[in-house]
Amino acid sequence: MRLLMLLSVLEVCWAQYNPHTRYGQTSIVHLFEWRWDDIALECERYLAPNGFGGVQVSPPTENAVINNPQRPWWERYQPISYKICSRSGNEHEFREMVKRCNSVGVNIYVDAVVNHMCGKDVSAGISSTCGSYYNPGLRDFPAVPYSGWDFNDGKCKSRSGEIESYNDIYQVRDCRLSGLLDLALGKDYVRSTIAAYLNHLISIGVAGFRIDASKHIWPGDMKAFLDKLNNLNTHWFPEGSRPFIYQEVIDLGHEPIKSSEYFGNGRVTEFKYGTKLGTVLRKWNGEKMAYLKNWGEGWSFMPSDRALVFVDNHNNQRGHAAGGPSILTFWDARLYKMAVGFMLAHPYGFPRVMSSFKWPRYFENGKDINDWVGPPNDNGVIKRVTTINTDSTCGNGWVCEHRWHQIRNMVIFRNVVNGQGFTNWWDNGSNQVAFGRGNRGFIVFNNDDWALSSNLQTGLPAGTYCDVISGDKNDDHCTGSEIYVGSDGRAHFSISNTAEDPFIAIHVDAKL
Ligand code: ZXY
Ligand code: CA
Repeated sequence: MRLLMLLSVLEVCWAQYNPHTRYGQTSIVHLFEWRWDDIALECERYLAPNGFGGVQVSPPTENAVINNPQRPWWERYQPISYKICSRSGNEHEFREMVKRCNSVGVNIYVDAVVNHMCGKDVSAGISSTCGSYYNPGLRDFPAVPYSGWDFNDGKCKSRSGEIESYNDIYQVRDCRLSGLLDLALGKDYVRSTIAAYLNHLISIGVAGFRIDASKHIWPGDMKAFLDKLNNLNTHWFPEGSRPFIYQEVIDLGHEPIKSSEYFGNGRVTEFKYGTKLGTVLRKWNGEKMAYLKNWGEGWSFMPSDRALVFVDNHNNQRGHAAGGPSILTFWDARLYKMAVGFMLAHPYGFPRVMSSFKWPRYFENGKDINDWVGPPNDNGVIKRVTTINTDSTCGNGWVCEHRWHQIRNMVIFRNVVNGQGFTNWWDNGSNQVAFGRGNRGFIVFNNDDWALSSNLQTGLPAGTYCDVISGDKNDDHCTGSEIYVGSDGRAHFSISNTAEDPFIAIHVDAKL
C-alpha cells in the first residue's frame, strides 16, 4: 500500500505533466524567433537571475524557405527535414544554447512540428534553410526520409484532400491543414522517425516539447510516439524524468474535438484563458473583474494541473488561429500588463509569458495585412537582440515583454508565493479586485473608471512592503510606492484609475 502511494507520487512528480523547472521556478517564456546564441545569452544575463524556469524556442528543424510572402514567420511551421538547421542557428549553436541555459538552471522546450511537412504547392528544389532537396508534389523528403507512403493522402476522405469541416473529426486528423502535407502518424515508421527526432533533442538536454497542431493528430497516435521517448538526460535531470509535454489544442468549446481527449498524453494549451481574460479586462459583453473570483475551473476551463496558460501566443497576437479581437498583446500595453500580472499571481495552470517582435501592423477592412511578417532581419538573417541597459528593454525591433519590469517582477512574485492557496479575495462588485496567496503575497487591481481607496486584509506579516509594479526593492528602500501592513494584516491601498499601471503587488521578498 505504502509502496503504491509512493509510486503514484513519483508518477506525478516525474510524469509528462511536470515541467522539471529548477529551484522552484514556476513559469516559462516563449522567445519567439530568437537566435540560439541570443537565447543562450539571455538565459545567463536575465532569465536565470530573474527566476524564469524555461524557454519555449521556435521550431529548430530545417524548413521550406518561403519567398512569397518574403520569409513569413510561419515558414518555420513547414519542416522539410529533422536536421537542426534554421534561421535561429545550426545544431552546434543549438547545443551550446541548451548547455548554457541548463548550466544556469533554465530549461529549453522545443516547439515540435510533427503533424505535417511543408505545403503541397511549395516548389521542388533546395529552397530550404539547410539546402536539403525536397519535392512536395511527389511527397519526397529524402533528407528524413519520407515518401508517398508516409502521408495521409489515401486516408483523407474529404473531396479536396484538405480539412473542409472542423465538425468532421476524421478530416481534422487525416486531411491537410491549409495545404500542409499530413503525416501518416498511424504508421510505425513515421512514429519511430518522429520519436528519433525528439530523442535526439532529449539527448542534447531539452526538457520537453510543445506539440504543434495537436488537434490534427489522433490522441492515440500521439501516445504511440510519446511512448517511444527516452527519459530526460540525467546529466541535467533526475533519473526517470519524463519529457514535459504540452499539446497545442485550440478548443474554445465550439468544435467536436475536445482538449480532454489529450489529457492522458500531457498538458494542453488552454485557449479559453486569454480569450476570456481579454474580454474581462476590456469590459466587453458585460464582463467585470469581480467575476474573476472563481477564475479557472469555475469558468469551465480544464483542470489546473492539465493547463498550459498564456495571455497571447505567437498566432493569436496577430489575429491567426483563434485570435479573436479580445486577445490582449503588447500593442495594448496597459491592459496587457494587468492581464499578465493577473495570470502570474493566480494559481491556475502553468504559465507561459510571450516575448514578441514588432511588425508593421496595418489593418485593412479589419484584417492586419502584415500578419505574416517575419522577425527583424537583414536580407533574411535574423537580427541580434540588442538590450538597452538603462531600462533593460530591447532594441532592433524586439519587444521583450518578459523584460518589462512589471512582468519580470510578477514572474518573481509567482515563485515567491509558490504552493500557497488563493486567499483573501475582495471585490467592489465591479472592476476593483484583490487577492492574496497565503501569507506570501497580495495583489490589487483597479480597472474601474474611478479611484480605488480601500483598507484590505492582505494575510501578510506586518511591515513595510515595496510595490513591485511601480518599482523595486533596492537594498533598504523602495524605488516605487510603499505599502504598510499592520499587525492585523490589513493595509490601505489607493490606485488612481489614470495610473500608468493601475495595480499594486506586494510579496514577502520585497519587504523592507
Ligand atoms: N497561416 C495563414 C497563412 C499560412 C499560415 C492561414 O491563413 N492559414 C489557414 C488557417 C489554418 O491555420 C493554421 C493552423 O495551424 C497551423 C498552421 C495554419 C499549424 C502549423 C502551420 C500552419 O495555417 O500553417 O504548424 C490552425 C490550426 C487549428 C486552428 C486554427 C489554425 O484551430 O487547429 C496561419 C498559421 C497559423 O494562420 C499557425 C501557425 C503555427 C502554429 C499555429 C497556427 O503553431 O498554431
Ligand atoms: Ca494530421
